[in-house]
Amino acid sequence: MAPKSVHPLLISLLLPLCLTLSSINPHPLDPLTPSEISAVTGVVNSSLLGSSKSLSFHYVGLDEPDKPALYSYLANPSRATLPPRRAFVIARADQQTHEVCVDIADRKVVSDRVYQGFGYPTLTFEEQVEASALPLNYTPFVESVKKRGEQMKDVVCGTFSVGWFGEAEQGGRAIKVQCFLTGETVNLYMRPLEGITVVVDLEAMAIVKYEDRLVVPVPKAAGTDYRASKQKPPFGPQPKPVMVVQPEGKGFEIDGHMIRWANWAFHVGFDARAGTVISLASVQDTKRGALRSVLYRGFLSEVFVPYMDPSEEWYFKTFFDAGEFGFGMTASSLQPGNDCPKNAAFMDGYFAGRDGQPIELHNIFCVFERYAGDPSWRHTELAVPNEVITEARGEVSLVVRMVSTVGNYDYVIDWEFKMSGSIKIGVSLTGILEGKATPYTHADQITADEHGTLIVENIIGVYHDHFVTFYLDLDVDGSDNSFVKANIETVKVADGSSPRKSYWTVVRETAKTEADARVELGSSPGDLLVLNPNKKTKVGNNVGYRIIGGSAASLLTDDDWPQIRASYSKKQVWVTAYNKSEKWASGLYVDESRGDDGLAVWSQRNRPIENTDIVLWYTAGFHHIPYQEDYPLMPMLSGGFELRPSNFFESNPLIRTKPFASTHWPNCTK
Ligand SMILES: *[C@@H]1O[C@H](CO)[C@@H](O)[C@H](O)[C@H]1NC(C)=O
Ligand SMILES: *[C@@H]1O[C@H](CO)[C@@H](O)[C@H](O)[C@H]1NC(C)=O
Ligand SMILES: [Cu+2]
Repeated sequence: MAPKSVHPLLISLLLPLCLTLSSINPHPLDPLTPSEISAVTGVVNSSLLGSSKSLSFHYVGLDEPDKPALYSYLANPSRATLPPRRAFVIARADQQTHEVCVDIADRKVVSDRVYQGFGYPTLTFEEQVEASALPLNYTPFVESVKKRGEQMKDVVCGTFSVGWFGEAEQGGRAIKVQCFLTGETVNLYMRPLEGITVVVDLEAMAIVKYEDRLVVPVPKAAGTDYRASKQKPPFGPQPKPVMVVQPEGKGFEIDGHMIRWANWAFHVGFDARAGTVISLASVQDTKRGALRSVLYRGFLSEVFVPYMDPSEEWYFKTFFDAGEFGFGMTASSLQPGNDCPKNAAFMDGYFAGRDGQPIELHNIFCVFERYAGDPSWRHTELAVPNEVITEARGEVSLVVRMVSTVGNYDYVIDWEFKMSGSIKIGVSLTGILEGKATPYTHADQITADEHGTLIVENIIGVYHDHFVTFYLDLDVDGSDNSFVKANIETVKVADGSSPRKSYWTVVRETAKTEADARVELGSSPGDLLVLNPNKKTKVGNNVGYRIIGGSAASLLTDDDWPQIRASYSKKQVWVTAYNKSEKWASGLYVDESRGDDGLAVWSQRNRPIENTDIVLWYTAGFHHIPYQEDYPLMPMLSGGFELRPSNFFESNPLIRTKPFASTHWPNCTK
């Protein structure tokens, strides 16, 4: 029997209904879809900016709903409580920076403001590509290449933000271009054309300054290539294939942008500047039955990378990889098997190109259950007569991974959710060092400070830092939280009441205002906690999470220009009062910024932070002294930190977890 055809009238009746339902369906925190991006940039184009010839989009993203509005929607999801869906746009038109807020459903500009302060928005890909191409047709540069005996066909150029070095006048939008050689290799960063710096005016898209200061031999190509196809025997160590098998399938569920796994539920968003945005992370409490809120919103806020060579070609290399280059825009497509395990699921991201059209970033998130055969807890008990008790549980966690490739470097950012209630944020560095060409071929020839390590003949790996700062709006069992330092202090036993002469104890200190919550890690021992002062466990401890890290802080002097721009990098931990617009540690406009906006400036207001909505900021910092193994491409260097429940649960939440079924040992007789 043929299926009954649907009456045309019925279709027209059904259609509006479906549209209404699907318009509620996206989660209010979902990133803008490609069609929303087009709609938003279209609205901006046809509004007051439309008359401009030079309209370019530098940022288009979700203007997330106000927190109270979102919470009341989530408590009672309906059309009536759905907060308005808005986009925040930063566009340049007629050499002015506009901040535009657009209502997506109404297709209307809600507000438009011209930004008058210092600093410029994130650079677009397109303008960097155009600027990089300029030297190739610039006669003095062509002469410089000829003078070095090299061929133009091998030259590729890259862009470097100019920074700010105390100039009183506001400089125009500019970028520096430096060039490299490929030839027999694709590893251009190991073959710099040292000594040449080109300055490009980005508004005029023209070279405004050219300098060929010194000629240094171009390092050789041999040994720099990292492609498998270019390697010759003897080959490196080769493991047998390893695979994670999930006989019952994946244990997680992706519903739009919501992910549920084991005892966790959270939302994964994408932002052109931040990359991964984790929201509404909540953990199930087996004893209480309910999902309890942990992290309202968390994302990478900035990556500050100052190099330590003060010479003409290097002093300005003090990058802000999120604010200047866009950590989301630079996300790489991931491959199962090498970037992520084969059991991973993948998700895409979208951002607006300079012309406002959506650009797809394919497979930039991978989500997978990590299992490495480790125990999550174990114990062997020998003290019980006539019994040997051994109990162990396997550790499985859920990872959301993104890799951002900002020029030479690759940053692997993992958000790992553990059944114990911990969230581990992994920050790993790989990719290629920025090499400085040098005449030296042996460390014995070097007599002065060359600001780096000779990693191969004619290449210095220059000293530098990576300060990766995270925004962590913890809402531990609710929004009103406090920041507590559990300081460990030595106590002397002076009265002879014990054979001991000393012990340590814990002295707790609740931060009253923002000034009390600027912490340099390692300056004194103890734990740092975000507590809910209004919620207690049964035995009366305040529920909380603590942050476990260990991380470098900036060593530049306070009066150094890059340090003024990244003044927050002197302390690894800050706590601020929640303010929706305070998201970017180095300020909203970072290119050529002057440090007049950002985390340290907000903290100077010294707002009260006790028993209120607070944001924790954590910087995972690395001092990077290069070593020879970092050449020609560095093995992954991993760091990060953990947000760990601390009196949050009544007891170890994994005790009632069943062990994996015992294994049949193929080669054992017993
Ligand atoms: C803006 O609109 C005009 C006219 O419709 C169009 O020609 C132009 O390409 C648009 N520009 C952008 C940046 O979208
Ligand atoms: C929120 O932060 C912005 C940027 O720092 C500031 O201009 C504004 O006054 C703040 N709002 C409140 C209510 O503190
Ligand atoms: Cu490094």
